[in-house]
Amino acid sequence: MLAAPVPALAAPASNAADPAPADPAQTDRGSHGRTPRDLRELAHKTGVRFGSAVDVAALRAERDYRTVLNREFTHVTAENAMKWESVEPQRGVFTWADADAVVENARRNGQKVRGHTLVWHNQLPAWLTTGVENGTISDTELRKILRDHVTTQVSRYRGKIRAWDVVNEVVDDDGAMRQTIWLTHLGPGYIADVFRWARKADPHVKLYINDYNLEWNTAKIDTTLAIVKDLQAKRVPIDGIGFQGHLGIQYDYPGDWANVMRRFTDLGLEAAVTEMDVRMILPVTPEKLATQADYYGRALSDCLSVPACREFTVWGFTDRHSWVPGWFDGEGAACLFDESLAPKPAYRRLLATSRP
Ligand code: 9MR
Repeated sequence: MLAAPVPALAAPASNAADPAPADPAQTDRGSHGRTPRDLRELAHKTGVRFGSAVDVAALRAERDYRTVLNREFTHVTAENAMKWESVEPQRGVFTWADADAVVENARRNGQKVRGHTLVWHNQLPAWLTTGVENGTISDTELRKILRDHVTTQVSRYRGKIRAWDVVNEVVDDDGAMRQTIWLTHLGPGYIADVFRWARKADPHVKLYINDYNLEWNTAKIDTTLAIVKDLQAKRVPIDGIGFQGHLGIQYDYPGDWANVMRRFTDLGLEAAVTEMDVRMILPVTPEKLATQADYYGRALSDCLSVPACREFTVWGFTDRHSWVPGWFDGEGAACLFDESLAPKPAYRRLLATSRP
């Protein structure tokens, strides 16, 4: 462990001052070139917030997990707790305890929150998917259900969430709109609707479109740019572009990522890396860890080279709790800290990265 345990849900230490985005030149000068001691300090130096997905069970049960989370990160995303199946497992029965736990821990520790996610095709409650499938939920009713969901959830956390992933993964890998129950039953206009409903429920929260492979997949990039332009032409509120950033060292680093970010921020959007991790084929070797460190470092450099990139969030900070081994056979070790919460070379690389 890196530091003495602190009490559960501790208030932030003195280094937890809000690292609000500042003039990068100013903040860099202020650091006198010393390597930051942790990601909170790096956030202060760079003006980019470092975030992590939060596993609520670990947050509740593991003191060392809480210690590292609250020491290092100034932004958090609930890994699963805000998804539809989590917050409304039965129709009209809302279960907010897990989502609230993430928001409350964030409040106590000076962390901003990314809401994830309002509209997705995965992790929908069975009552909803079954009802649509068997026709007991009509298209008209489905639209109302979606509107109520967005309004209820955004209103509940109004003022407590900095940014919402309003729509997640709406474009397929071939650049076509993803065929989901939303597209099939409500038509493509549902995207504009949900952004408008979200804005109405919280006038100040940043509204994002979020996707994976957007770092390099040109078909996906082009379609997503077209969606953003179309929304803007219709005066639909959209504020941000989220790059999930699920990478693997067995693939080339997406070398054009900074330019891709700029294509979106040139449209006036802010950008965020929302779910960064860098997996590898096991076993772990020092060489693979060095490559992983290189990928994390390049990703942060890319974000830092784009002034409107405001957040760098990892999809879990420890290999103890990572989605990767459960999804990719024989792969893992994708995070900044190992299973015992020792920092890996990738963590140290981030600390050594400054604005280009
Ligand atoms: O990390 C999440 C994992 O625990 C869930 O089982 C999975 C279910 O689909 O979702 C994972 O998170 C995903 C995120 O919500 C959206 N982008 C891809 C993430 C990894 O699959």
